[in-house]
Amino acid sequence: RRAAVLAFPFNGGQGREGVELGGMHLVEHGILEQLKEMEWETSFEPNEDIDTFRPSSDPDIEGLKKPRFVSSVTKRVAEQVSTAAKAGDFVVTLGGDHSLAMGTVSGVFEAYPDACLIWIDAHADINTPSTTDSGNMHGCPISFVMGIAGDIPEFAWIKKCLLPERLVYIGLRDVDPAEKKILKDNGIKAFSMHHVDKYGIGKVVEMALDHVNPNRDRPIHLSFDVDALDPSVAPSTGTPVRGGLTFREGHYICEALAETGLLVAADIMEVNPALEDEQAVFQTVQVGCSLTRCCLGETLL
Ligand code: DIR
Ligand code: MN
Ligand code: MN
Ligand code: MN
Repeated sequence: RRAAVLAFPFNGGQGREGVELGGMHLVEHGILEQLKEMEWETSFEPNEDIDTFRPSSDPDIEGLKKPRFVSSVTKRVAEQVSTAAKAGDFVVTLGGDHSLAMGTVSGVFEAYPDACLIWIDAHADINTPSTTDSGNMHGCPISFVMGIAGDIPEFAWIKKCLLPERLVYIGLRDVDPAEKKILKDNGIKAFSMHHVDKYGIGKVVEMALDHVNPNRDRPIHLSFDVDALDPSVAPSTGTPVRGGLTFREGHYICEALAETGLLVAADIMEVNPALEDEQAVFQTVQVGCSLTRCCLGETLL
């Protein structure tokens, strides 16, 4: 099978420099060769021209920061992802910050309208323009693809493609009060770290799949923010939150989804090689690579 690896050196969805380097660090660490060794026919698009998408002027819209830059980049993401997915490729998207998921989800659901989305994160990333405190768009991608962000002309290209019942979270532990209300009002299923502790990761993944994919017949899009992992496992990320997934819990999720045979796309987001020391960066980049390999079937016997 073929894997299309798309890197997006983009940091406009949040305020910390360095996250734009994440994808290339995974590539420099050998992710492309590793996938080839696993007998994936692999293509790579580095998107080195992403800065040409930056508008000369980009004032806030409804409190959102860099809205035009985020919109034009994520529109490009959606095009590349849907093209690769429609060609039958497994799509690996390397961030960059998690606002890129406005594009990955749009692209995957364009190719597979009946897909489901499994979101691994410390955060819910479902703020709307009216609820976001930070104005950082990496905290908002889901509200846009779910069609609850309100009508903003700059984002008119985004289709409402994700139904609340086709989304499930694992790993949450830092959810804004307004986000909790959105999750509740829309009946969105979420397994927080409390549930991981209570049931164990094996049961949580099974329950998550039972919710979004009861007949195990829908294509699966996995969007993995490395801050879902405990900061001791993935320290180099912009918004670390203690009490996260262990190394094995993170990998188990990827392995179990690969094992379904239904995984069609995986995002590995928010690796920031400019944060923490050299050892921390190495560890975080290494874990980004191994999560990616697990999504593509490594360690399954
Ligand atoms: C917060 C933090 N909920 C926000 N979100 C983060 O800015 O909307 N997402 N860090 O990854
Ligand atoms: Mn470097
Ligand atoms: Mn996060
Ligand atoms: Mn996120």
